[in-house]
Amino acid sequence: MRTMQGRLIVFEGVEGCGKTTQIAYLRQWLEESGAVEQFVKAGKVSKLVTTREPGGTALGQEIRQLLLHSTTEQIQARTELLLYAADRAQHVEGVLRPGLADGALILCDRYTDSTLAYQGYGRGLDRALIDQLNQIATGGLESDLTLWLDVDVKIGLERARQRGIHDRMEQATLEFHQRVQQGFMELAQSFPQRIVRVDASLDEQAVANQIQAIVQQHLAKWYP
Ligand code: T5A
Repeated sequence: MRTMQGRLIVFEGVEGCGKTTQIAYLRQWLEESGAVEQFVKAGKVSKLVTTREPGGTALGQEIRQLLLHSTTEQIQARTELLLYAADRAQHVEGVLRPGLADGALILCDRYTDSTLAYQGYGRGLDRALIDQLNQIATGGLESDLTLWLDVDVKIGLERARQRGIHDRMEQATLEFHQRVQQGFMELAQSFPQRIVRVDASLDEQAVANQIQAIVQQHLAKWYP
């Protein structure tokens, strides 16, 4: 009888807050510290998986392309919302649920809170509608832990700009991104059991150290 139980750790935050960088740091730490190997040997975890939204599946990559790089015509706010939801439904059914059922420890770049922050607070779409769509897309699957990488919007946008990639969302106004930031702040206040704030204004290693401490605490609780 297998006793494996997968867990979902989500990274959230405004543009350039450092999610991609920190997922790589955490993955490396989990592998090099022997933590994952230890849980795998003990039969508690099957493997470590990293994924993202939008774009965590083959179909999702096509949706991601439409969402972030399409230039044929302006994407309406509701269309945008539905495309993110479609990407999520595909990702949950194709990657997250099977992975968790198999006992994987999953690190995911963005999930449902991004939709609330960007399409809700940012675009001003109705919160109840977004909750409903998130419910449809996820079938109720929530993260076990969400790390909110909190950094000033201007610093995040500047980091993203320096990297030299400017997708459709990054080109939105500063006010839009400030509303998104407000969204993440309010969500963290509303769901303190699930969302943990990380000070992402520090250097990469200092941010990684905070994340390792939080994750270590949760792993000890999940896999005693
Ligand atoms: N979206 C997504 C929605 O609107 N609704 C939704 O439901 C979902 C799921 C996704 C876009 O879609 C939106 C949100 C986004 O706009 P994306 O390319 O995945 O697009 O965009 P981001 O998630 O914002 O990813 P980015 O790659 O832009 O930002 P990251 O991953 O947060 O940042 P990262 O790690 O790439 O770092 C950016 C730069 O900063 C440097 C890095 O080296 C890099 O150059 N950096 C630091 N510099 C100084 N100090 C630190 N601590 C640093 N950490 C990283």
